[in-house]
Amino acid sequence: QALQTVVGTGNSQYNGQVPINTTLSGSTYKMLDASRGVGGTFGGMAITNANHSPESNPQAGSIYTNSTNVWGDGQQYISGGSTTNANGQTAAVNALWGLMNTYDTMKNVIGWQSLDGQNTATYIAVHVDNNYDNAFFDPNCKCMYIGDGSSFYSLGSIDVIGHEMGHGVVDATSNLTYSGESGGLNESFADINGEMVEAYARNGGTGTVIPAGNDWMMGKEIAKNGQPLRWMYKPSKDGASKDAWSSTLGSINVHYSSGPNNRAFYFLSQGSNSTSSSDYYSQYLTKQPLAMTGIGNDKAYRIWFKAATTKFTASTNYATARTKMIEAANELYGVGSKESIAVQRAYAAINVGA
Ligand code: ASN
Ligand code: ZN
Repeated sequence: QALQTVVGTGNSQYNGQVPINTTLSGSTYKMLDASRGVGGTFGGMAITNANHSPESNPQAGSIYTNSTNVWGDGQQYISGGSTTNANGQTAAVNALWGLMNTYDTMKNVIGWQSLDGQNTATYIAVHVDNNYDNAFFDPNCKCMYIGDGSSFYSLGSIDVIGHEMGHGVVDATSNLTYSGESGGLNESFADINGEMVEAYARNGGTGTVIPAGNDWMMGKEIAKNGQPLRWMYKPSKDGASKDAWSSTLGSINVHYSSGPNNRAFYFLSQGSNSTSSSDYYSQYLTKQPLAMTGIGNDKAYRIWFKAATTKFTASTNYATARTKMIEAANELYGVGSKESIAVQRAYAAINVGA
């Protein structure tokens, strides 16, 4: 029996009312988008209720169902809450909207289908554990879990979902080892993916990532204290991440050693030669004078994605990443192209190469 994909209305927590693809099965609507991905555990992109199973042994649970095709109330989940959100549909809306946009960004901007590039469907289970301040990709199920948060709001913003699914792409490709410099590059892949999905979604999903449509801050929406998880344009703003490479970079937490590559990507996309006096620009370049013009999100993302998914290995470090990025830019845009030179300058700006 063919599944009928229908468009429902989701009341999301961070993006207002959003159109979500669901499946009508008899008279019941299911949070299954069978138009994105094939096979996998549920035969399409699905959102399930982990039902507070522990983070140490999370369970997928079952797919969300509803008697109408209107979902959630846009409110933060409160344990035992008595609102229409008590069954937790809003977290599921956040998840499906993020997953649809993640899928579309990679497919329409890169030409990459789902996490493995083979269009295998994945899923997200929401409400893992209790008051859980994290979200994570699980390589066993090749799926993602989202916590309800405690010091954060529910960890289902678009950039966080794009981040975790980015780990899924790494898992299916280079499998960058999650420690040392390769671990920082793994984290940076996830952050870049999250930001590009955010940019794509804000542009209305037309297939072109808009320059600076994203905020270059990871997880701003989920912050209760106004502080994002990470600042890609100037990572050291968090007090722990590094702005530039040094020989000790590989000894710090991977969420901090991602900083220099995040910043190189920011420079590659947005440039460094603005006259603006904000934190974003060239006064923070490590090496002067290397002011450069950005090549925009689309090209930067294509070069990075190609290098990381087809040229990186598990042990790729910053120096090799630079070499592979230049290779990818040469192949995509020509040897000595302005794109290739921009890659060189972006890495020089974080003290990798000249
Ligand atoms: N949310 C975290 C991350 O994706 C989970 C972890 O520590 N790996 O980076
Ligand atoms: Zn991560």
